[in-house]
Amino acid sequence: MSNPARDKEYRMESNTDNTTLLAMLESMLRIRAYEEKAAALQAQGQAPGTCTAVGQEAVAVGVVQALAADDLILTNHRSAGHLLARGADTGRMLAEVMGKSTGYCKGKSGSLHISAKELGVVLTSTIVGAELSLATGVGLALAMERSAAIAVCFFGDGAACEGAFHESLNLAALWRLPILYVCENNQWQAFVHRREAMAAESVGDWAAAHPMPCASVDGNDAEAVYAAAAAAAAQVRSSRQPYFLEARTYRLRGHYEPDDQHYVDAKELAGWRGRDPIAALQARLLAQGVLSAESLERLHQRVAADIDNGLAFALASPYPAAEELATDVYA
Ligand SMILES: Cc1ncc(C[n+]2csc(CCOP(=O)(O)OP(=O)(O)O)c2C)c(N)n1
Repeated sequence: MSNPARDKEYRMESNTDNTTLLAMLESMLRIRAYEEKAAALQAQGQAPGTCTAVGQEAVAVGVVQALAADDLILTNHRSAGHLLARGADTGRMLAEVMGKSTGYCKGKSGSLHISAKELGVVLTSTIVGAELSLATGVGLALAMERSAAIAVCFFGDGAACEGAFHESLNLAALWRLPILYVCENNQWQAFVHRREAMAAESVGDWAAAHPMPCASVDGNDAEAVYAAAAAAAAQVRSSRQPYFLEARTYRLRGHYEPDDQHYVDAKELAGWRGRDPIAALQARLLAQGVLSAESLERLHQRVAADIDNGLAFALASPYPAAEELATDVYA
């Protein structure tokens, strides 16, 4: 039987220019280093409520690289990669997760609700599936304003199991909203494996029920994600209609920090560790001679220095004053 979601299957593309690939690698390294630092801070009791998306960096970087500066992003509790790929400052990110006043939301959001208007990141929703319905509103606003921008909604396979998924895709198709849906199918829904909670093999099987173009991509192949997202974003931009992209990937760390992953099949995890998206891109660029061992080392050092400087900034930043408690919040 023909499956529209898989009719368009992106494979490794070799026509992305080297400057873009190097920028993507650096961004992925920065995200990985940032998330490992955030996890370490959590373990030391300095960053409460941290969720990482280690292993999913290629989706964040590949998609965000394909967007225009005025496109708007809505995301879920694994949003650090999306923010950093958009150019977020590691110091302000770390300050936020540490509850400091210099953070993107003055230390009030932590890692789970962070938004950054100046980066076009409308919000991070911790209510699973809420990002889907909120994207409908943002897409509607863009349509009503006749804006050239598009909305991009990142969500997980768990969110796709919620009613809001179909409600949102239905309205987006009916109202012709300029929304690019990016499902990061990381195989996990908190502590439950996708196989135990989803009657379909892929989220694309469900999205295909709605009249919109669908595609799927290996979410651990940054170049393929970029190619798929660039084609998808271009189509949303010109058609002003929604598009669904599923990226198959894997959550290499736990649901949140700390999490010993005792419920994870060790063989499955090891298999995906062997498909680490950063190692894959590094190896490809080294093999192609785009990157030398020395320049790779410099890249790692630059990223490490950025994290160190960011941490120093966050540590030196003050906590919000008590009078700030009731400002910028809704009740
Ligand atoms: C409405 C709602 N139900 C349940 C939860 C608890 N919860 C937080 S994350 C999560 C799993 C979400 O899975 P998925 O959407 O696949 O995202 P992932 O964590 O895999 O990135 C659950 C059930 C929640 N935050 N909101």
